[in-house]
Amino acid sequence: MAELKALLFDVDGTLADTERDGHRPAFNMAFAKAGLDWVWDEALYGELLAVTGGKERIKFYLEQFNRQFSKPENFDDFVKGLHASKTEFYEQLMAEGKIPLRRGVERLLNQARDQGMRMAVVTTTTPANVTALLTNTLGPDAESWFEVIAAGDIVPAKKPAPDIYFWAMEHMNVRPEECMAFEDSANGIRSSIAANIKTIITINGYTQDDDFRAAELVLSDMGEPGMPFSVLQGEVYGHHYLDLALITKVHKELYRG
Ligand code: XBP
Ligand code: MG
Repeated sequence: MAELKALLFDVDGTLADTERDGHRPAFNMAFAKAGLDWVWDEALYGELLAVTGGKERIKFYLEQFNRQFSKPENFDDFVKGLHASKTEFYEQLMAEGKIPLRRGVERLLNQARDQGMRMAVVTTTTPANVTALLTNTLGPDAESWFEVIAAGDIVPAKKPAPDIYFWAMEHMNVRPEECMAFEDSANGIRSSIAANIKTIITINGYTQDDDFRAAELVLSDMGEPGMPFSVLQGEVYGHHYLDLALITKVHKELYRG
């Protein structure tokens, strides 16, 4: 029997709906500032989410949706510059406080923190974006709630590769069976499952049709007392919102005997 020691949280789409209203407009602002006529609308952005990582996504866009663009000679630097500008716009949007945490997230993080449950952030997004989201929603010391912030380019192979989860577990000195992962997308769960970590999904508009058959639970959101989640897959043992008691129960049932 394994003990639950750590909760590993994805960021974009899981903690907050950052993709449509945060990353996407930030990319568009960076394109406009650079004098490019590229516009990523909501539908196109949904297709671009097939690739994780902002720099990787820009390259994917040019390969698949804008082949007529003639790439500058120093193409990698061009993409890096564009992406750095996108990060600045993203930080500005977060500072304006327009992107709230998803339902139930703050409650669960507070509960886990109060009860001494170890937590980590495991994401493909740039570290500065994690800082911007956490500090603007939870307060200036929010990053310290997490023992490890595994983000961005610290591993070359981004999700759906498991590397970022391996990195986080190594730095926390925990085994996969001692963790539970929280994700919102197919790329996310492919990564966590490839790292052998049981996973709870909260879906969002971009990911509701993704393949989540490998998940222990698929929920509409984390829910709140009086604002219950909808259960799309799995057993919630009569619970109406996601808290440490339910997570511990799910984990216990998985690793009993
Ligand atoms: C989110 C991503 C990222 C963001 C953009 O992954 O795929 O690419 O969309 O971030 P996760 P950057 O859900 O694992 O957080 O532009 O900083 O790469
Ligand atoms: Mg995600």
